[in-house]
Amino acid sequence: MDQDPLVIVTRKLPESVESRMGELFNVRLNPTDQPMDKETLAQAMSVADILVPTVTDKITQDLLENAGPNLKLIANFGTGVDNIDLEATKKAGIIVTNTPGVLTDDTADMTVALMLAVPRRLLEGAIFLNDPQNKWGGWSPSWMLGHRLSGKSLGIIGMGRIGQAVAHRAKAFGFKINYHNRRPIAKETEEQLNATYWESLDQMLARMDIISVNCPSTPATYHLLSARRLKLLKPTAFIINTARGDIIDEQALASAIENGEIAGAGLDVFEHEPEIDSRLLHNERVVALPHMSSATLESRIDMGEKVMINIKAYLDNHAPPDRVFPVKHTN
Ligand code: 8YV
Repeated sequence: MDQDPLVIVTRKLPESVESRMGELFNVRLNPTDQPMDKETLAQAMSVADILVPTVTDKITQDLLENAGPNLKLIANFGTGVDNIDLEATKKAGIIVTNTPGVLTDDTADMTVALMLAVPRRLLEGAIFLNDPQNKWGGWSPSWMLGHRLSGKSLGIIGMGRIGQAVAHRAKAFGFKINYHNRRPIAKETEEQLNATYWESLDQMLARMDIISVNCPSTPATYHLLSARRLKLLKPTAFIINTARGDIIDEQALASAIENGEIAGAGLDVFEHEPEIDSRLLHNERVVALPHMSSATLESRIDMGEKVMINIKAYLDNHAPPDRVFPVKHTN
């Protein structure tokens, strides 16, 4: 019998990550990639020493309370840890790690791609030409019109790694950079970006052409863009969200777009994934993507690398580098 600590991975990871995990650990993989239902997750958590979940696994308080005594590390394959009840892990003495930094550039790139794509002109154009019935009659001056980005005011909510990476790209596009954050960023970076800090989110919202949501989902940011705040936006404003769906009240967003209170949205994430408010999906003022901002092979491999480093450090009795909060090491 293998006595090595059991590592259970809930979803299929890139082949190179899985094979390296197999070399390093006693690992149970998920070759079918079928997301685990609650019962399967509970079963996994009853036998695992280390769990490697993803955003699709809701690690709830009751699952944590009923976890097996050996479960001591949750090495999340992802940066956001909103899928995990952190308070309950603290109580259970379970260490949680994530994968910060390695998906910053890809997520920021996709954020800018969504700014370019709303309202739907890039998508419509591509769909139109790729249609086998393609009826393009040639160029037209009044057709497929979008909006210029340069000179517009961009308001970034959450100026952490991803928010700053978005700001650097947006500056190159000629945006005026504005941001709201719990506190101002370093003066030097602010100057480099020529960025304006808004302590009041409400005041920033009322003045922006595009809002980009780049903060984590936490109890404090749940429905940060509430129905009331959405009403503060200019009717010409667009919202881009590559962070988490529940930071925006999705129903209120769908109504605001439907009623022409705001111009539209570019969304990579949704409040109740994989369900999406159908009013968003079928609105030509919305470009929707299936949570794929960080879906590059490079980022997935780097995320896997981080997961392995965190597990290895833990098993070698060192503090895993990407601990979400400091917990006494009990191994
Ligand atoms: C990941 C993400 O693909 O890492 C994150 O926080 O939002 C995504 O880009 C996903 O969460 C993996 O668990």
